[in-house]
Amino acid sequence: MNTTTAQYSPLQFERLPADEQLARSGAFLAQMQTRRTVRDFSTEPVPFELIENAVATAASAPSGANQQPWTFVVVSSPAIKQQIRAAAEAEERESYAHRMSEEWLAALAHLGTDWHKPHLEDAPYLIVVFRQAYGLTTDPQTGETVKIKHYYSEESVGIAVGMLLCSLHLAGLATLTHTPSPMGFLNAILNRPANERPYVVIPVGFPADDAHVPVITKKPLGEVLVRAE
Ligand code: IYR
Repeated sequence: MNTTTAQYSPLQFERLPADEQLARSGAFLAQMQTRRTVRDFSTEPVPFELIENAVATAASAPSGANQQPWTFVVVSSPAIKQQIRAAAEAEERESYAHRMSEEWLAALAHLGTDWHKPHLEDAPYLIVVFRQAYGLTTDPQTGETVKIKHYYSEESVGIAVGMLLCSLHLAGLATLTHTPSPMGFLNAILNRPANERPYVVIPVGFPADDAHVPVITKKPLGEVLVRAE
């Protein structure tokens, strides 16, 4: 049985000259290679339009069955940031002291992280990304709320977050991908429904004047790019 309901329109596609392709991809690579995860933020404000453009970019990401299983909560209220910091630090304090294995702590040691999370208050914006594990809709006949299965929501939100980070970096802003564990307190503080699962907290802003980052390297391309010819 063919159950397709697909409708098509012509693809809008701009074919670039080969030299232009290479120039653009090289320029993007050079820009992205300057991105660093930042933990020392300035309190200097950031234009909201930059955040809006980044979320719109993320929301243009491909997703399983185009279900767009994401919600981006943009927090700027000092009172809410304070609540998030307090709850995150309480969880992180417990994690670093008791929940994380020696092996995990050893793997992280070179980053110099601990339970203190001042960036959750210093950064002018926190973008809290939620993954919609399933959708909710109202049955027009019965008026009942029904669940809609979401496909590949983890992968979809991961792709969207990658695009969000690229946009913010190209806009000249610093970001941190922060995953306090467990993150359930975010539903309570931000009043999000049970189908939305916290995915990551992203402080966004300018780096502090004296921001430092750990000395790390990326694997050489030869180690991560394998050609099967
Ligand atoms: N969530 C903790 C611990 C942590 C875990 C990983 I994996 C990191 O790459 C960095 C930190 C924290 O934010 O400190």
